Amino acid sequence: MKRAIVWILLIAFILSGLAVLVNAADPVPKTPPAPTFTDAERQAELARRRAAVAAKMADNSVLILFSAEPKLYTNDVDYVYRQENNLYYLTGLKQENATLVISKTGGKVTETLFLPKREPRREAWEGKMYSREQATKISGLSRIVDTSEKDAMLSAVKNRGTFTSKDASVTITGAPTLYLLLPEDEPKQPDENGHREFRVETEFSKELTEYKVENAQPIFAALRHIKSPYELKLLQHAIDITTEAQMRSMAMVGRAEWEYQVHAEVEYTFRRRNADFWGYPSIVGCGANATTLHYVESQSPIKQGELLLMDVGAEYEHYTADVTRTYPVNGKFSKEQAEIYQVVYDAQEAVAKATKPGVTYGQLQQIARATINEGLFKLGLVIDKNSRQVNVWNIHGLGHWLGMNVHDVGDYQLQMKPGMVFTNEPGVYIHEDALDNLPDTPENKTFKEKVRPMFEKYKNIGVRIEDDMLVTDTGVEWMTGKLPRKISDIEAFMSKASKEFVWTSSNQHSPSTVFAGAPIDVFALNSNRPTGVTVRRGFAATVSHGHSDQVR
Ligand SMILES: [Mn+2]
Repeated sequence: MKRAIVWILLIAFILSGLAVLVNAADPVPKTPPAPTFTDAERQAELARRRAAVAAKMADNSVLILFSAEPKLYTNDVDYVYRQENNLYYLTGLKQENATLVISKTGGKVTETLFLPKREPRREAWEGKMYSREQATKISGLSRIVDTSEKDAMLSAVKNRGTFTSKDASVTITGAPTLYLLLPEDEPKQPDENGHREFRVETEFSKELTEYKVENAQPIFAALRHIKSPYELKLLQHAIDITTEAQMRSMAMVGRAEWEYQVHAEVEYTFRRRNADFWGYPSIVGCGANATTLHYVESQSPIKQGELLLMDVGAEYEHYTADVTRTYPVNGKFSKEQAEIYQVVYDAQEAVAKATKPGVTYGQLQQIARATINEGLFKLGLVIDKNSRQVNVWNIHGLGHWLGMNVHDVGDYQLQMKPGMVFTNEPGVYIHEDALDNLPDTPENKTFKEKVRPMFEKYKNIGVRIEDDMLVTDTGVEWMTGKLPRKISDIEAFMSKASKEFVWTSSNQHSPSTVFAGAPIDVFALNSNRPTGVTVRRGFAATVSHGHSDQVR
């Protein structure tokens, strides 16, 4: 008996020792657990948002929010379904073909959800649809009508009539003003012609002759611009997943042979941490590829002695991170790489120092540009500080608002307020064609001659450092603060991690495969995600949304 106890204690001791050793060996901190919310917390948050929207609507008006249309990948295969942001912002529902109607009459607000009825055949192909009980549990909305009655509602509204549901429990009356999500008529808006995101709304608005049609986007832009504590928890989780992905990549890049192997490490991390998808296609560029802003091919070799620029962002519950790090493949910056990096780093620091409520994005942008101008002047890449020569190497703005979109909604003229989140992402790119692309003016000729030696010295170096910043009452918080950023911190981390990190990658040389061809279904019945929907996550195409008889 005594002997048995001694053996058990010995084995326990050995096992715990091993556990400590294993944990100690993994230099990359794991993503903290995902935030959880009770039904009551989620319902209260969504109800608060809906009330805030209603408060901004004119009296005697109706808002109609349609769900996103499925996006075609190819033939009968769609991309992973992603709900329209604003409908998701107010309901938390991922259901295709759901519609929310908010009516405000004489100051009284009613909210009605049109929800597709559960269909066994569809569920057999695509997984569980929401029951009414589940939709209410998730969104807090209790006035629910079958989507089969949606067209009747739309035509009643269109004709300024009254819609009454078949079970007479719901009535919706047309009002003088109707709110729809419509393309913004500002230049360079992504959906300036209503063909990309708000097609249904744009088509419906053309039929509305009896109404004053208002664009609902400004209402949502103003509200989503200030993140609530609830939203910040979700965004922080997306950022934490991305931070782990960046650090795993720093730890294995020295042993990688192809950009796509580093890319794989990023999306492996997104997937294993249960991210929805990426917030935008991952940018993983080595050497000269770092000087192309949206390089998404990941098909080039990883070269020792070069820099790797990685701009990636996991999306979690519709909130996306946007984080860029540029680091040396072999863990040590060359002198030239460090000089360019330090200029960009100093610009970020100057921006963060100046960020506080009341400042504008434009002012921060000027600070970044002035810091880069000064830095590149010292390196001899800018000859005349009072010229615009810096624009040859600093080719994009400081950053953008961040949230449910990577380039999120919000007015850039506004003074910053606590709760706003933006990216601080200065960059310098010594693109090999930069001088050749300059028009041959006398001024440029002189510049090219004078700058050529320095250009050759720094050619093909591209550096962008991007952090996600939360404006606070007194200043700013680095939401990406756990991710090494200073040259010495990056080198110290990479030197340790490159030795200790266990990288289990195969060294297949098959650059051809980009997307998995077949759907990957993950039934998330027990996750803390809304139940009742088959979650098909974004690293593969999904099945068609028609019910063909072809079995995959
Ligand atoms: Mn960005």
